Parts: sequence; structure tokens; C-alpha cells
Amino acid sequence: MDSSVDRIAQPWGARTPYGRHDAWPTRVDTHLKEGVSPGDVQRWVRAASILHSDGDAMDIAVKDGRMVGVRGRAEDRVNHGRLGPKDLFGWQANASSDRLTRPLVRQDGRLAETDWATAMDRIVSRSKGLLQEKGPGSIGFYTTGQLFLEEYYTLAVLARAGIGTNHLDGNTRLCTSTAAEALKESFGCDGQPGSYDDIDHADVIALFGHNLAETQPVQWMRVLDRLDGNDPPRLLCVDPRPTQVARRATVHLAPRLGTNVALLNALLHEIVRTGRVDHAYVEAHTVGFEELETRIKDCTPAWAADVCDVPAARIAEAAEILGSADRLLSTVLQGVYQSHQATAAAVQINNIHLIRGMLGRPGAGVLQMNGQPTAQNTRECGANGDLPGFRNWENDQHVADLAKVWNVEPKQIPHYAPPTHAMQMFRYAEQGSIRMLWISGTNPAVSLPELSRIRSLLSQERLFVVVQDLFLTETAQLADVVLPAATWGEKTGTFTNADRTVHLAEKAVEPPDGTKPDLDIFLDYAARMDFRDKDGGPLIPWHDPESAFEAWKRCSAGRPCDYTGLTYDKLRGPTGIQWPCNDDAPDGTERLYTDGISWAHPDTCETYGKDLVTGASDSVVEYRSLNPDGKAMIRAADYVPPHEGPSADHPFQLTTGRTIYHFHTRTKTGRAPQLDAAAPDVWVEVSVADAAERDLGEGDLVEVSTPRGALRGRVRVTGIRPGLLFVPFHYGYWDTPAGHGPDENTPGRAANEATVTDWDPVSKQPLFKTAAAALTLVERGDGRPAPAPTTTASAPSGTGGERVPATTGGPSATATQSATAIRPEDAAQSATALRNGREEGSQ
Ligand SMILES: Nc1nc2c(c(=O)[nH]1)N[C@H]1C(S)=C(S)[C@@H](COP(=O)(O)OP(=O)(O)OC[C@H]3O[C@@H](n4cnc5c(=O)[nH]c(N)nc54)[C@H](O)[C@@H]3O)O[C@H]1N2
Ligand SMILES: Nc1nc2c(c(=O)[nH]1)N[C@H]1C(S)=C(S)[C@@H](COP(=O)(O)OP(=O)(O)OC[C@H]3O[C@@H](n4cnc5c(=O)[nH]c(N)nc54)[C@H](O)[C@@H]3O)O[C@H]1N2
Ligand SMILES: [Mo]
Repeated sequence: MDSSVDRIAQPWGARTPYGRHDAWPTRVDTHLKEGVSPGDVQRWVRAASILHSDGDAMDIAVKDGRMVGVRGRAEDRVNHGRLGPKDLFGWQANASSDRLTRPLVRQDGRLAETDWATAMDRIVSRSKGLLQEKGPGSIGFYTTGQLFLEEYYTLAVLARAGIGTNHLDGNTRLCTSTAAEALKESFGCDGQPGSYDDIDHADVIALFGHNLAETQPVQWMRVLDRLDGNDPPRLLCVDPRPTQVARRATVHLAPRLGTNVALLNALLHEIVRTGRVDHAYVEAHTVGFEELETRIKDCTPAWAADVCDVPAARIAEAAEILGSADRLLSTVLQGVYQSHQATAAAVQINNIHLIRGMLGRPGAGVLQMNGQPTAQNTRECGANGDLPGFRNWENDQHVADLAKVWNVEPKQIPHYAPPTHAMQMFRYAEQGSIRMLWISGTNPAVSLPELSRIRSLLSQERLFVVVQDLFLTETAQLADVVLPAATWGEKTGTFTNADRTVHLAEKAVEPPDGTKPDLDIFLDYAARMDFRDKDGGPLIPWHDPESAFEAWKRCSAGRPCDYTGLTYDKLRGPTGIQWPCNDDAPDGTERLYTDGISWAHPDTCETYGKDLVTGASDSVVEYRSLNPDGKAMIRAADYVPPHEGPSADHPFQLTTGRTIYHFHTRTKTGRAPQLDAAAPDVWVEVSVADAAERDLGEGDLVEVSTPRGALRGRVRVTGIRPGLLFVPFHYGYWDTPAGHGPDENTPGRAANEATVTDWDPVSKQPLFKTAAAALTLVERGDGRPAPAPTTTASAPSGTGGERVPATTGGPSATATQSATAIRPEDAAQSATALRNGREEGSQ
């Protein structure tokens, strides 16, 4: 039966309950523009969602050469047809009237429109000049987790072997570098062990600092459907806010910010104390258990209760749930990765799985989650601070192998030091050793910590800044050259979600006139720079997405992320496919480590490891003696208190994060009317107790300040833990009167005005989730509520909360939900159109 639902008011739609070990029922979600009926749609074009890492498969509806809607794909393993609110409405931003359509160059201090040849000439002549005068180390590339695999791979080759710079990283540094690092520390190599299908089989699901309900709403629908079915799982939620996950949890722990390691050590202590260790697994597959046992000996729940401000009995209950699980699935995200002792904490979650033998079986898995839709590919392709194909920069064999793939001398690939991490690149730019910074698909003037510093650093005269984006973002406004890019829906490429599922997203419509796909921009630059291999041939011989994909397959061959069994045509089949996919596993691989640990051997591992507290690198000799046989490594870590704690001047803890309706700096979701209206401006979440004590109420305007800066927003009183403030980081300045940053008329509203320049010593991921702050009243509210959703973690609580009107979307926000799969005639028609590569939308 079809039904229509307001998907702003009901972000997760209707339930389709199912029992443990059953198949998750299909529910196809469709949203078409008002006035368009399914019969009007001329083509459905294959894609997957690009506004989170879930990888929900979808088809884009095309009519008269324009996108008119989207529909989830029933047959896909990831979403079984479902879509979240951002997927349903976010695509509208593509057609926004303020898309950049001409390159811009800075002339007499202002950005002026120009043509592509002039803009590219400027970049090329600056690059050549810098290479000659200062060498490759003067050029840096800061990319994203939102382009396609083919684009990252091309960028990695041109930066690492073409320019020969070590300064290439992604905003994945802000996002999933801890995930990657935690996997490397425990398993010797990046690569997600678990699978989303584990949700179907687990009897315990533990979410650590992961607001799954809002940030991967489709997998949350899956959890909700299990909770309503037979033999539902028990949920453990570790989050200081009353998220929807917390509300449905069997046990919810709301620890003091930055104390994850203390809590996890206590959970490990209890699991060991109560005899829940799988000694056979530990013996067969791990090293380091004795060390862990010693380190956590004194980490009792009573000790952790004090550190974390969580009742000891509750910690014991949580440990009991973890200890008694028959199939445990854990997920980890930014409440761990961006908080104090990020990697140390993430690794302790791996440790729970290792000592309990909870890996490589249906329902028993760990998901060190990704955030951005294509962050996995940034990592695989080495467009982050790693070498392509998870190769180890310290292993000469790996570098030689890569050099062979690229047909260059090994010395042409910088490997004298670890690839530079983004926070260091910005530091180099600030200090003047990096003189050209090429920023693609990211908006650091809103998303990096301590924005006043970032603005001033990007504005320096001596730094040549290139920005490649869809819009004139806060960052683009500071650039010397702005390149207008085409995006998802307008270009073709592949990307891989958090559980290693690869999808193909095809071009559905022509990009706006004047824009170019990122791949074409990188290829054009490489051609103009005339990068050569060692035989004098072009370094980058490919010319389009599919040939780039084929080139990447050769680079991935024999590596953990082996793509050799995939082709574009195969990806046009019914479902996305999980890597590794090769001759041994032609249909892909559901779970890693089903049969022991595969990549941790000293000769194959991606890293030799780091000290979890200091970040100091281990040597190959140390690694060989610790782990000669390539087992999983149980690495212990002592808790150390956060660097910045509350003080008399700054009595609150401040954390930042997301709401379900918006994506990052809102360049897309802020331009989708339904999403914009659901959460149009910043707010500040304050606990019931703190609001009462300071006489603050719903809608009051407050200032949140830290030693770095301040922001203003309206109060939403919620069930957040006392002493903690939460500010969503989505709100930059592009849609404010000033447009660029705080000035006299527009006081700051971006969360990152206040965050600190500090990072995890191991993963180098910035700590957006641990700071001390002051809170002051600026102005009483006028009776209007804060612009915060009521459907989510920001739901109002306490007196007055009931007067806040519920968040709804109205008629333009309805989507249909249908139990029927895609109509066969559609599928056949789309398949033919896709195979012929026809662009028939505009007839
Ligand atoms: N709607 C939406 N979805 C998205 C995105 C988006 O912008 N909007 N972005 C995507 C991306 S790139 C990412 S990285 C993911 C992020 O997805 P999540 O990590 O789920 O999102 P966050 O809101 O950043 O943080 C999650 C939770 O961490 C909690 N937290 C804060 N500090 C601590 C702490 O010290 N300890 C613990 N245990 N918890 C803490 C917060 O209360 C918050 O609820 O979402 C992806 N999906
Ligand atoms: N305080 C605080 N700060 C945070 C976080 C937090 O939780 N708290 N989270 C961090 C995390 S996890 C992340 S991932 C980052 C995200 O931070 P950003 O990456 O800076 O945020 P986005 O708004 O996604 O920026 C992406 C940019 O790429 C552009 N774009 C989109 N598609 C394309 C394309 O196809 N081609 C090109 N060339 N451009 C495109 C968009 O218009 C946009 O300007 O923020 C980080 N910052
Ligand atoms: Mo992210």
C-alpha cells in the first residue's frame, strides 16, 4: 500500500517491523516536485545519496532535462528503497539560481568573472613559478569527502607524482581520520570490518558518540524496524544528549565531554572481571591482551563514575549488556572521533570486539563509521594523508609497487615523512612555507576550528588560494581563483559508503553552462602542467570517469580495497557491491576478518602503529616484535583529562554537531526550501537545570564565548546533560546580510568561531567536541521559539517546552512510501538509456 508522509514532520517515515535474522522489508520512498506525477518522469537515472555516508541507492527523476525528484532503489543492499529527508529534498540545490557558472579571478582586490583559459593559466603559471622558485613543498591541496573516486585518484596522482608534494589531505581529516587510524591501530590496515546487514542479526547494538537517527537516518529506520519486530536488539547509547537513539536505548550513558576513554576502560574492566572474555579468539587472533588487563585493572565503574559523572551502576549495566551479547554490533562516530583522546577511545571499542570475539560473523561487527558520502574513497585513493591503496609510506616495497603502477621512479613520490595532515598544512600556509593552496569541495572558512584564524590565514597576500565549488561560499570569497564545478547528478563517478559498498552515480542532467566536472578540471590542469611518467608518456593517460576507474582498479589490485572485480556495467546491476571485489570474491565481500586478520602482517600492514596517548610513531622493528604474525592488536590506553576543562570564566563544556535536516555548511540543504525551513538558523541547547539557574528560557538570545571567539544564537532548553552546551555547526554566513563572516552588523553565528585549534595526537583529527565556554544573555526572546527542530535531539524539554510548535514540512514535504519495488518497465527503460549513455531528457 502506498502512503504519503510529511517527511519533515516524520523524518523516519512508517515502520516495517521485522524479526531477528529476517530480511529487512522493502519500502520505496519517492519525492517528486509539486506538480510532477510519476507518469511525467521521462527517465530514472542511477545514483546514490551524497549527503552522508550511508550510501542509500536512489534514482534521479528527470523530465525535460531537469531533475524533478528522487526515488530509493528497492533492490539495493543498503537501503531497500528508503531515503532520508536530505536525500528526498537536497537535490534541489543543484538548480539554485546562484550556482557559480563562470570562473572568477582576483583583480585589484575583487573577484571578477573570467573564462576558463584565463583562470587555468593563472593557476598553471603560479604552480610553475612556485615549483621553480620554492619547490613542490610550496604547493598544497586540501580536498574533501564529497567528490568521486575517479576524481580523488586523479588528484592523488597529480599531486603526489606530478607536483611531487607531500601536502595533500582531505577534510576527511576532520571527519574520518580517527576511523581510519583506529582500524590501522587494531587491524594494521584501514578497512571497515562490519556490514550494515549486521543490524539484522545483532542482539545488542551499541552506539558510541553516534547520533545515527539524524546522521544516517536510513540505518536508524532499520534499527527502529528491528525494535518493533520479534526478538528486538538491546541498544546501548553513549551520548551526552537526549538523541532519538538515547530515547530508545536500553541503557543510555551521558558522560561528561572528553571522558570516553575512562568510560570504555571501565566497560572493558567489567567485561574482563565478569569473565566474558573469549579466550580462544584472543589466543588465536590477537596480541596485547595481557597489557590491556594490567592497564584496566583499577578502572572500576566507581572510578569511572567519578570521571565521567555517570552512575557506577549504570556503567555496570552497560557492561552487562556488552558482556552478555551473543552478537554485538558497535558503531562509532564523531562523539568519539572529534572528542578528546579520539583514537585511544575508538581503539577501545575495537578492543571490546576483540576480547569478546565479536567479529566477522553476521551480527558481530564493528563499524568505525564514516561521515561524508565519499570519504572512504578519499582514503583509499590516497587523497588524504595516506598513500593510495592503503600502502604504507614507510615500507619501501609499497612505495616501489606504487611507483610501478604510475610508471615513475619511487623517489618521485614523496615518502620522506608522513603525508602532511590538513591541520599542519594550514599551519604551513599561515607560516608561509605553503604558498599555493588548492581547496576542492570543502568550505574551511566555516568548517575548520577557530574561524578568525582561518579567515586571516586564507586572506594573506602571499598565499595563492584556489577554490573549486558550486557556490560563492565563505571560503570562495577569500580565493584568488574560483573554479565553478559541476556536481552529483551532473557528472558520473563511483563512491563507496561506510560499509564498503560501491555505487555508481551517473550523470542525469547537463551541468549548468560554464561549469565543469571536478575530474575534467583536474585532467585539464594535469595536461597544462604536462606531467610525464618516466618514459616520457603522459603521467595521467585517462580521459573520462570510466577510464579513470579502470586506472584505479590497477592501483587497487592485490590491496585490501581491491576493485578489480568491478566494472561500471556491473555496478549498473541491481545493487551496490562491497569491496574487496576480485576473482576470489566476484560478488564482493560482506565482512572482513571472517577468517582471522588479513592485513596486519609487518610486510603488508599500512602503518607500524603509534602510541595512543602521545601519538609517537612506532618503528618497523617494534612492530615486528609486537606482531610478527600479523594478528589484531589489542592496544591499551590510560585516560588523561581533556586539555581544556571548565573554569570560573568558562564554566560550561561546549560541543557541536548536526541536525537531521542539514548538511554541514548548508550550501546544499540551505538551498532546499523544506530543509531550510525546518532549521533555518543557529540555536544553543541548554539543559533544564542550567536554564533555571540562569533564568534563561526558550528563544532568549545568548552569546557563547570561548577564548577563541563568540557566537550568538537562541536558547533551546533540552534534556542535554547539565553543564553542557550544544551548538549545530551548520550556520555560516552566505545567507546573512554580510555574506562572509562576523562584522559589526552580523555577530558570529558559526560554531567554529568558538572551537579550539587542537587535535588528536594520533589521528590529527581536530577536537570539535571538547571546549570550555561562557554563556551570557544578550536579549530576552520575543516569545518566538528557537529555530531548532522538535523532532530530534533538540526537542524542547522543561516548562514552556510544550508551547513550542512541532516541526512540520507541509504539503511540499510529502513523500510516498510504497512496498512495491520499481516498476519493471522503468527499470528496463533506465537500463537501456544508461547503457546507451543517451542524454534524452531534453527532447
Ligand atoms: N543530517 C546530517 N547527517 C550527516 C551529516 C550532516 O551534516 N547532517 N554529516 C555527515 C558527516 S560528514 C558526518 S562526520 C556524520 C557525523 O555523524 P555523528 O557523529 O552522528 O554526528 P554529530 O552530531 O557530529 O555527533 C554525534 C554525537 O556526538 C555527541 N558527543 C559530543 N561530544 C561527545 C563526547 O565527548 N562523548 C560522546 N560519547 N559523545 C559526544 C553529540 O551529542 C552528538 O549527538 O554525519 C554524516 N551525516
Ligand atoms: N564545529 C564543528 N565543525 C565541524 C564538525 C563538527 O561536528 N563540529 N564536523 C567536521 C566534519 S566531520 C566535516 S565532514 C566537515 C565538513 O565541512 P565542509 O566540507 O567544509 O562542509 P560542506 O558544507 O560539506 O562543504 C563542501 C563544499 O563543497 C561544495 N561541493 C559540493 N559538491 C561538490 C562537487 O561535486 N564539487 C565541488 N568542487 N564542490 C562541491 C559545497 O558547495 C560546499 O561548499 O566539517 C567539520 N567541521
Ligand atoms: Mo564528516
